[in-house]
Amino acid sequence: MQKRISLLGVPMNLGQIYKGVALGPTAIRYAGVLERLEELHYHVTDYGDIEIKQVAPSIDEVCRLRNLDAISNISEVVASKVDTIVKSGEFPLTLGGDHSMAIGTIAGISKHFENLGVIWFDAHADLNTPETSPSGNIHGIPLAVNLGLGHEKLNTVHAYSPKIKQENIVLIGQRDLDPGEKELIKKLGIKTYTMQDIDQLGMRTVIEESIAYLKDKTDGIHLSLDLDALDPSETPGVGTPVEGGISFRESRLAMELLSESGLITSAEFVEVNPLLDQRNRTAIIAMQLITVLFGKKLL
Ligand code: Z70
Ligand code: MN
Ligand code: MN
Ligand code: MN
Repeated sequence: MQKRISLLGVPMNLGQIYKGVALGPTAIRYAGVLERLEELHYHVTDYGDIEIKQVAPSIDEVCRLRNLDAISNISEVVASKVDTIVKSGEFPLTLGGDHSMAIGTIAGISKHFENLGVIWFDAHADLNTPETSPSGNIHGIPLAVNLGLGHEKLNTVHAYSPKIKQENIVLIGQRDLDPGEKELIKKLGIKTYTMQDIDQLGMRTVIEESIAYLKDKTDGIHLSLDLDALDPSETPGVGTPVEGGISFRESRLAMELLSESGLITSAEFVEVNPLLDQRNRTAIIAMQLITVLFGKKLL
């Protein structure tokens, strides 16, 4: 794996209702992510946090999405910054912040790939469209946006659309899918490993199959890891906890196998909200998973 890492915080909190998720990047830094990566002999450049100006809450009168213009503008800033990082040859490691940040991160990354693969590790699919979103929360639509199925103001971030192809996506960990998302997954044939699939196959097979599915048709793979993919008994500091999730041990195994594959070219760890947490547990788990993704071994 790339020995130079760029760390970027995206304290985005406009894509859902809990303000404290803006403290996620800080919480993961306080858990020691930079020091742990340096111990693994990476050269880490910390670009700090993108500035997120707090705006008065708004709901678009036509599509009912919340904070649409603000998120569109911030996504442009995130995309440009991440684009610059990819150009510099460093591995972009972004910390969130709510999952709407993935509109900007993937916009900045995918420009540099013909066929970017995406692994979406999440209790949710984030595949609502403005039409199917039950909440108007933009953290529920970023994957649809990256397919060109979101709102135009989001689809066209960084001046191109779509960002990714449906056959280059793997979903892992889902257990809370809205009706429109289920329909879209079936219609587009998106490769999906729900919790039930993980229980039946085991995480090792799930990741091996995911790698086999993406390996030959992609020229890079982005890992988008929402901490709510894990069970809330282990990562309670998330805005939308869903029971029956992936264990820390299964997640660590997933990171080990992805690390060994050498195929991951960018990653983001999102939805850490230390204000909803106990003793920064969720950020500490995020930090641990990051170190395993970057090659930390138990022995
Ligand atoms: C729901 C919605 C969601 C993340 C929750 C929840 C979406 N499907 N995304 N947590 N990261 O509001 O669209
Ligand atoms: Mn998510
Ligand atoms: Mn591309
Ligand atoms: Mn989620």
